[in-house]
Amino acid sequence: MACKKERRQFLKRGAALAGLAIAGVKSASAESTLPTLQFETDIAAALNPPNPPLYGVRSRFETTTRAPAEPGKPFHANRTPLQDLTGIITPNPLHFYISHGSPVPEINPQEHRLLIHGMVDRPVVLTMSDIKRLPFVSRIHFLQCAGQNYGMPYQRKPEATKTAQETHGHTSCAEWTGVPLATLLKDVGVQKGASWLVGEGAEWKKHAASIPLEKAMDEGMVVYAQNGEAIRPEQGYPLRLLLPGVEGMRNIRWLRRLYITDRPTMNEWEIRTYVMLRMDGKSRWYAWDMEPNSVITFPSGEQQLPGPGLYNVTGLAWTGTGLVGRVQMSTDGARSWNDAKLQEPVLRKAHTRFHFPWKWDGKETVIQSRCIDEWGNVQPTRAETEKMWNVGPDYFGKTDNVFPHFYASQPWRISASGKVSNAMWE
Ligand SMILES: Nc1nc2c(c(=O)[nH]1)N[C@H]1C(S)=C(S)[C@@H](COP(=O)(O)O)O[C@H]1N2
Ligand SMILES: [Mo]
Repeated sequence: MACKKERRQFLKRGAALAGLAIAGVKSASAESTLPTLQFETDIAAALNPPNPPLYGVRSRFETTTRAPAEPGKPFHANRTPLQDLTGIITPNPLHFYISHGSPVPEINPQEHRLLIHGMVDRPVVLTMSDIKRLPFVSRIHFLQCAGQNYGMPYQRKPEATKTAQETHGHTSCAEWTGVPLATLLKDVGVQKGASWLVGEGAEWKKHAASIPLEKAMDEGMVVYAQNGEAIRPEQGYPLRLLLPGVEGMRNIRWLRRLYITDRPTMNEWEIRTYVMLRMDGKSRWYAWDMEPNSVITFPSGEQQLPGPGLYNVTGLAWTGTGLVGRVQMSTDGARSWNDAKLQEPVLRKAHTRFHFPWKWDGKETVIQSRCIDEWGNVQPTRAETEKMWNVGPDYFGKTDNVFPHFYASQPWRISASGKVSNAMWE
């Protein structure tokens, strides 16, 4: 009997909640919508449970996945489904994955070594257990490929940039655990005159990249864990370089060598692939920090709004320069901007979630967000980006130019029928 009474009370509360529901959501009778629980079956199952998997898997009703950028191409990327995530942490299986053509190496951590050499007094070869004995830190930071947001020509094709996953899925955010470079390098005795750190990976192509020593020592880490468990093979198992806020390319996966020197490597990634080369002499290379950036994840490309009414617009903002200071929203095609609300925690060089209550009147419009970092740097619109680089409207949209570090505000068009589509290149 008590059970029945409780159930009735619960339903009463449920009805009260239904009363609070936002306009447009029908409040159905809770009694008629709640499924009947099969108590007898449940008890039988509890007494005789099937073996749960020892390493957990998600519900079979959850189906979101990474999406390939260029299926079948050796240089490809799997993009994070930002529109399906909540909060600021990317689950490890959904962290984006960039391939430069090498297969993911299978590394036995017991055989893995990290060599630290070059302009140091005491070069060392460290095992994974040597590294894990050192004092470690855990920090939440985003990682982002500088080629994302339409950096590469194929990413600007309309058919490849319909969703938030396709436009901005080359960024993820995780809690990384490992040893600060400052701790590691103190032990080897960096020599006077050393000014660069070159990291190298263990895959067959031996990806490498340079970073000014001072910048690396400031916040850089060698990390072996992501969101509480070992880094996954695609993310650099068993060890990767993590340079908070710095373009993805320099965050070396499968890290096997740190070379201390007085000059950068000038390898293909630094002077060709992740570089804007212009024939008018205004080129750009050796970029570090990712700029203030953001994307609305709801409503975003390919989603469908059921009708006019109140919506909680939400999305992610981040900046390699430090903290997100403000996020602003425009719901009128970048004519006016209003502050969105930042959701705690707001962390340095981490994804920051924002919210913006918006009453859609049902008329066609364009919505977009812009990130302003703690220093006042404002994420530009596409038109402002073109002005900044003194290029015409065709430069980004219609040519084959490579343009890493493209971070223009992402406009989403809401049609009168509620259909959401990408308005960047219209
Ligand atoms: N060893 C190695 N490290 C690498 C790369 C690589 O090809 N090999 N790619 C870089 C690039 S371009 C990016 S954007 C990031 C991607 O990291 P993720 O695949 O873990 O997301 O790793 C960087 N580190
Ligand atoms: Mo990248």
